[in-house]
Amino acid sequence: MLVNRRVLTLDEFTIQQYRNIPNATGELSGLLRDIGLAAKRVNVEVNKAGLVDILGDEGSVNVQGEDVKKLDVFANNQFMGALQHGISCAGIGSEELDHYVGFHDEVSKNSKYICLFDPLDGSGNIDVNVSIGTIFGVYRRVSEKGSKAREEDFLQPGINQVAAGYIVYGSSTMLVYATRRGVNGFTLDPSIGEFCLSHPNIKCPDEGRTYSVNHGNFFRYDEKVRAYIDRCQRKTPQEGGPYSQRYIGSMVSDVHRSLIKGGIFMYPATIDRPNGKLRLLYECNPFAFIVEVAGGKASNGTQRILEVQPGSLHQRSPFFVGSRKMMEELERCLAD
Ligand code: AHM
Ligand code: MG
Repeated sequence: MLVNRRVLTLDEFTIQQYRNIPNATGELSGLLRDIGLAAKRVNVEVNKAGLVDILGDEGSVNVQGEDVKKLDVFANNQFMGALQHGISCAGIGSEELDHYVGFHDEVSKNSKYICLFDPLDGSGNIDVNVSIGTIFGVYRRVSEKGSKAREEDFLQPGINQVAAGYIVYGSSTMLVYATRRGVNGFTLDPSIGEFCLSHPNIKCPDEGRTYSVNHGNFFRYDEKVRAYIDRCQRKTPQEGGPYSQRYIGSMVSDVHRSLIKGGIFMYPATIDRPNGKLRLLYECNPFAFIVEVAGGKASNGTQRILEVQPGSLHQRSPFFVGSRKMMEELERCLAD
C-alpha cells in the first residue's frame, strides 16, 4: 500500500537520493545524518544560550588568534564526535583545531570521506541573539582506505567536494546541503526533532537587489572593489536600484539570504588583511560549491575559488559569491 507522505525528513531524502544512484553505498547519507544529529544538539544549546551560563569567552584563543567562545568548543566537539562515531568519515579539519584529525579506529580508517567544517561561524553574534551557523564541505579521500586520513585528503581544491552545506540557527533552524545533483533545504521541525524538506531544488536567482559587505572597511578596500560598491549604490530604478545593503556579520545568514533571494556577498582583501578574513577550506569553498550548484558564481576576485589549490588548512582568501549576473558585473569591475 502506498503511504501518502507530504514531508520528507533529511534521512528519508538522502536515502531516497542514494537509492537512485547505482552502486551507491549510502556512506554519504550516513555522513549527512551524522551532521544532522550534531546540528540538532548544537541547536538545543544555541537556543538556550541566553539562559544558561554557557555564554562568554572560553578563555583560550584559537589558531586564528581569535577568542574562543564556549559554544564554539561545544559545537566543535559535537560535529567531531558525531563524525568519529559514524561509519562514513575518515577524518576532519575544523576552524577550532590547529591540525586536521585522522581518526584511528578501524571503521574510520576504512571510510571514504573526510569533512572540513567551521562548527560555529559568526560566533561574535552569540551574545546578542543574532543568527549563527555551521559550514561544512565533504571530500572523497585521496589516500588509501585502511590508513589514517592524511594532509593531502584535506588540501584538495573545492571543486572536488562531493557535498557541502550549512546550518543556520536563525528564526528557524535550517540545514541546506548541495551535491552535484542539486541544493536542498530542510527546516527543523522542533515538534518531532527532524529536519524536514522545506526548500527543494534551490536555485539562486540570476540577479538580486542586495549587496552584503562590511562598509566599515570601505576605505581599506581596493579601488576596484570600491568602484563596484559605488555602482551598486548608483543603480537606477530601471536597473533595479539602488541596491540595498544588508550585512548581518554572520556569513551563513548573509549568503543564505543571497542564495534564496538573489544578491551578492563580499569579504574582500583589505589593506591590513591582504588575504581577507574568511578561511578558504571551510568557509569559502563550501559556499562556493553550494551557490555554483544553485546557478550562481564564486570567486576570490581573480579566480574561480573552487579551482584554487590550497596550501594550508587555515589559509584565508578574499571571497565574492552570489547571483550570476551580479558576480559577472563585479568581475568586469575587478578586471578593468
Ligand atoms: P568567525 O569564523 O570568527 O565567526 O568569522 C567569520 C565571520 C563571518 O561569518 C562574517 O561574514 C565575518 O566574520 C564578519 O567579519 P567582520 O566583522 O570583519 O565584517
Ligand atoms: Mg568562521
